[in-house]
Amino acid sequence: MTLLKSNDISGISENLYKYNKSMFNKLGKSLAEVAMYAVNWEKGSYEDYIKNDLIAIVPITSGNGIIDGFSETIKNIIEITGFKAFVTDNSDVQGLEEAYKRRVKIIFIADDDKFIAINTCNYNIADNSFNTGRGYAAALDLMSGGLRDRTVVLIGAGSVGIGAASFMTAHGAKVLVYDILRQKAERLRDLFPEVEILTEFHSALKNNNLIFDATPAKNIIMKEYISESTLISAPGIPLGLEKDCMPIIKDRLIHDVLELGVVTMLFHALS
Ligand code: PYL
Repeated sequence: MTLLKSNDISGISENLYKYNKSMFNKLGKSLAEVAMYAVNWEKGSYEDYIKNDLIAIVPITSGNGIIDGFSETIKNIIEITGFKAFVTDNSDVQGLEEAYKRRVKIIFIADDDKFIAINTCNYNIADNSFNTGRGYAAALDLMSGGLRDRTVVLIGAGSVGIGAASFMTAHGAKVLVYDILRQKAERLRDLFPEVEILTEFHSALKNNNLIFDATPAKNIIMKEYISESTLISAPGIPLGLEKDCMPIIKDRLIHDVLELGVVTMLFHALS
């Protein structure tokens, strides 16, 4: 997982309203609605939850320490869905104590290795990587008009790729997976036996137009792989597309730094 820096997230909060609208214009669903689709939300309208449930974000000082703006950005992303959220005054254990004393429903905490959301009532734990994969796969499904019987090239078989594969296989896609570490691709196929392992991904990218980039690699998707019908889901940074792909892919790309993954975590933790 690439560790974010403060300037990776500095522009997110002030663009949230615009980003949520652009998501609706592109996919016909808001961030919250894409997330609900991703986690197979079966609890009807979430208005009741908005009224009653409070969300806390607890800054964590371990490892590389607090990322300036991270907790506040998570709070703002959660609030764009209508939920009330706050960043605890204290970090670490004191922050956890503060959250529990305020009887919050969901607690978001992140150290250098894991970012999770905990449901204090039903003990649900939502992992950011897995849910980012599911949220982005749901977005690819919506952007493509439905993944059933479609082939998707999944590059990267880590936690994000596993989350993506869980959604895509459940929605009838044929998933071709490549990972530079074959044993990670084999682990993913053990979880989803219908997945096919690729020994290289270049020809698969040339012959298929649905791509999921679940790697932290730069410049692995070149413009010769992109056609007018290519659709790409590429969560997080760095973005795996070469710069000269952008004029060709245009808005047939789903990409953000944190937003869709955080909202999908929220609805997974609430579900
Ligand atoms: C969750 C992001 C997505 C990509 N990389 C992950 C990352 O940078 N994780 C580290 C988050 C550390 C947060 C810090 C704080 O401010 O509470 N402990």
